[in-house]
Amino acid sequence: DRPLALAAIDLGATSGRVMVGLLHPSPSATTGGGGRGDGGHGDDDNDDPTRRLDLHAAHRFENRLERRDGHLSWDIDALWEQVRQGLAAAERLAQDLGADGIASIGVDSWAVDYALVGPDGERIGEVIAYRDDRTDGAAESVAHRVDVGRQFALTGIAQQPFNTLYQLAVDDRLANAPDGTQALLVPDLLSLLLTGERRTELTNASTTGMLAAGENAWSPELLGAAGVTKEQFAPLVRPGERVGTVRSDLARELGIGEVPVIAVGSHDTASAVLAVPAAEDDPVAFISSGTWSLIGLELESPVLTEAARGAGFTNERGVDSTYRFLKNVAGMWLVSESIAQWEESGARIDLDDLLAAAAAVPGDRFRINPTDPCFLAPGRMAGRVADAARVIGGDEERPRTPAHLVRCILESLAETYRDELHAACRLARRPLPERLHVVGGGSRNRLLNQLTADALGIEVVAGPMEATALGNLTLQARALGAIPHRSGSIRELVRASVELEVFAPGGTSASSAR
Ligand code: LRH
Repeated sequence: DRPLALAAIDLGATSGRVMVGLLHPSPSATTGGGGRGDGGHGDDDNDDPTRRLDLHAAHRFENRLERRDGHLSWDIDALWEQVRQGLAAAERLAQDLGADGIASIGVDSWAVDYALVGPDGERIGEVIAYRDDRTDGAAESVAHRVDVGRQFALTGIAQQPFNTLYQLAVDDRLANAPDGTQALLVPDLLSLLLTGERRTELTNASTTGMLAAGENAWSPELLGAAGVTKEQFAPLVRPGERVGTVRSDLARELGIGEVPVIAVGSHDTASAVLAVPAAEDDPVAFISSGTWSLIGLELESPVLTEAARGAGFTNERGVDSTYRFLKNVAGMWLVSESIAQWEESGARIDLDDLLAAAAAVPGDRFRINPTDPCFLAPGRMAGRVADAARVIGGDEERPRTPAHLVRCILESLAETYRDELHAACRLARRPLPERLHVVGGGSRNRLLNQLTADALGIEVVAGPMEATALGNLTLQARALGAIPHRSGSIRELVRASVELEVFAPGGTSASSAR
């Protein structure tokens, strides 16, 4: 019996990847334990706790912000080219690994950004990035139409300058575009290029700030505030549903099958939190740690109180009707942009060496506030962090070296995590959970994990690092019927598939766990 291979397209702000997930047939199905001879897939007997999904990287590539037509933008054509190369590589890899080729595809990326697509499917202009300053003042002018309290009550989404709502409010291209032009979020654009079908995936739709809280529908009032109509979006699709099938010409060109493209949690954070390896029920406490640190609780309903709004919390849609009640905290962006500045002035920086140096210098000297919007824009980050740093100990006036600066960033992050998790629990009226799950690339940062466990006084469970790709792939597996459609089956599969590391408060040592 052959394994089942699935492909995840996962785009982050600084890097992208096409990953292959390989799901082996259930041993019980292959040993005559009730399998129906369909390769062990699509079978209830596959409810087997020993099954694993192995992750293989088919293609990795860089992504970065570029100034185009006067705006910070994404090079979407280059990304599409990388995605195509990645899918061709994924097909070859899947076959080398003994599968019949890839059986389905799912796409996720960072949230909020969109492309304008004309009636014939042609893109109109650049995909402008959420860190561009075109939205300066936009939230304030939208607030004259619908006040901020009402915006939050209607959507549960925090007022972030980059929400699609505010981007659209200052985008005059849509008004001048041909009839039938639509705004497609980045993963939805890629799904359109793959299949020819236009959809708006629900989890990412919630990040626009225009989806009605608790409903699978747009808020007419907020569409109006952005100056758009619901026809300017494609129909909504829920994660787990099919978007369409890979176009035959593209399938031929890439050497892949005409396989389904499945809507996954196309907001990267939705896919990452789906793959949190929690055995516990609601609420699960998480940090999705990458360019941003998204910290909060997974809940069954949104927290729409004025107190939650005032504290800057948001309620994003998750897979399976969940809500992520969370706060956006600038995360590894502070470190990666600082490194970019040092490298521009000729230094060569190795991240692991830098983190080791940061662990060795004395702590508790400086603090910054990583939720401050002053860190949103790119450029001269090390200088900006040093300027913002408050002295809390020692006798230096500013962090002197990269190691001191990174130590300041990581200690500030850990304390912010402590404060924001306490705030989330208070606002959601939940006790502090026994453990905090850290997933995503930032979960590799052992110093930060230990500082976080120490600051919170609870266990930090680190991993998986590739949570977003795992959430994307495991949902495809469920949509194809290869794992059972019941709550918990995805997280069970993740737990069986990854190595985790546990950081206990007060300890410098960490233990490995499965
Ligand atoms: C992380 C992320 C986050 C959003 C931001 C725009 O990649 O999707 O959840 O707030 O990018």
